[in-house]
Amino acid sequence: NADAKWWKQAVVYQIYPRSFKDSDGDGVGDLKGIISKLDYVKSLGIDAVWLNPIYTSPNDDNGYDISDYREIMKDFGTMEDFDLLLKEMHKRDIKLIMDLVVNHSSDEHEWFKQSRSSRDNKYRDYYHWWPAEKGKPPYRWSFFDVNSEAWKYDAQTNSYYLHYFSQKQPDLNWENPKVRYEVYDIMRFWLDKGIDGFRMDAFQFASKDTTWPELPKGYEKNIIKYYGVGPHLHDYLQEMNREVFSKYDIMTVAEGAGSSPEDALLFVDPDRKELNMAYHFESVDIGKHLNDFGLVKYKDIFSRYDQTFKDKGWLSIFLGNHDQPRMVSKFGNDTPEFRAISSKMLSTFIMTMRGTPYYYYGDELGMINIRFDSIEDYTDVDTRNKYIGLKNRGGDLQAFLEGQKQTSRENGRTPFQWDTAQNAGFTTGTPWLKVNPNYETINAEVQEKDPNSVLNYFRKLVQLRKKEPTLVYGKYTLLDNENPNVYAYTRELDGKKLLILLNFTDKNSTYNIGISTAKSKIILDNYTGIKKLENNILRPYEAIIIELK
Ligand code: TEU
Repeated sequence: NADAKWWKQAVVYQIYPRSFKDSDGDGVGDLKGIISKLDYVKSLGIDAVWLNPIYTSPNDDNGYDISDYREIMKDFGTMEDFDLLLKEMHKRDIKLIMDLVVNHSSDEHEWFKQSRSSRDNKYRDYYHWWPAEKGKPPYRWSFFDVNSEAWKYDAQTNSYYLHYFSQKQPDLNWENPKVRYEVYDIMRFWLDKGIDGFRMDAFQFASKDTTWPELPKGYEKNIIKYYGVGPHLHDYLQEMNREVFSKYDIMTVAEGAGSSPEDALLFVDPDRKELNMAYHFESVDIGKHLNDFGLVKYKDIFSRYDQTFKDKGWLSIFLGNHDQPRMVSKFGNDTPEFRAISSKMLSTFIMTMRGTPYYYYGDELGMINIRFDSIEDYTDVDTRNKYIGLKNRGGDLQAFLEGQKQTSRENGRTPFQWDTAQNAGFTTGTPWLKVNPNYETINAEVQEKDPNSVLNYFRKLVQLRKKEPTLVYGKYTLLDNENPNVYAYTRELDGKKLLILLNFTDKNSTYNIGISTAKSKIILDNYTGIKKLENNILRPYEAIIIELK
């Protein structure tokens, strides 16, 4: 198969370094902590680790605001620690994917300090500026700003600068070739150390229409359509590929890829020589909880994307990451009765879809949302600034805090639950973010010993995915489309046909797939014990992988 690629066959495990393992008792996870847990990471069977940003940063947005792209954040360690981490990973055949944040830098980056110092500074055009004598710039919306206002007035030069994210994350001006070539140099710096790829953070927003037209009415209902894939984005990606990617054997992934499957394909169509794979937000931005938007809509999103990518291009499949609540709390059921079984069901989904699975640390234990009661518990710039903005406008703060229990990004950022020791074995100090008190029962140590734990089921799934090319490359066909309870599909390759049945509800559910399973063989079931297939019934949150004969 000429289209076979290691990054298509890989399972990627995402580590949020602040929350994985603290080695020095300061309450913040670090690189030495990760090194000390690499045998655990390897034991999962995964092939690659995606690390969230570890560069020097004032941490307005936990490392997504970078002030030095060639140094390691002090909280996380030193460059020696990094070199050792990479070496120890490669020794275990684990690849390292780094997160590159170049839509914006930190306002504490030297470039920005220079840029804001005077209008004729040679770094002025590294960022987007609007001189105040022209009046107020045309409104732009900001993700994290207290007033959702992306232009910030800066008195020093009587001008506004643009920040799609927080005020401490000024957007770089990609129209300026100097900026682009600076970034290519940074990329080479890390690639020459031997890393295996990049996740391009928020890169869909890098190119802007710098004539700054007024936004049409209703733009806010589809931010990505108006803010993603600006006029020169694909030129930049092709240039980047030519200058950098084409010279290394690496993988590259676009975080966000426009507002439709067709948009996404343009990022990763191999003939265009841009990036390798894309992940879109449609399946996570769809709503707060599966019960609100429903399974039929959900199946339709995955099926539409797969249809567009069936001949070329490649997607990643994920249900959780550091910008999302915990997958089991959003798409499954995190009550004590169903937490484990529904976690296993969701893991089965991720590992049996076409696309590279991205699996978020802690999901292999079935970690759940923390659901903070008080704003004081939150550190995230997103939650905090939305709260302040709402307070200023006299909004309903109690309702906001209730909503955050379902949606806040910090639900998915709590420290990894290693064992029953203090702070779940994450730190001997005070953790930067509260540990979920359920660590006494939900932790890796307990699950190691239980052959039927979420953790050990995940390991089985990874093994299955690794040895079964049908699960990687096989054609995907949705069955029983309108069934609101069951997600059923087949994967087919070279005469082999697998059937996957997933019950997304807490009740027995029936399915109607029009395929006889009489002679088929069950390969994996998230329930233990004997299973009969006759009556087309799945138990609550049941997941089965069947080989059809
Ligand atoms: O996120 C970019 C981004 O666009 C997301 O906020 C996206 O809109 C959302 O996940 C859709 O559900 C990236 C990082 O992942 C995030 O942690 C950073 O805060 C952000 O960029 C700024 O760098």
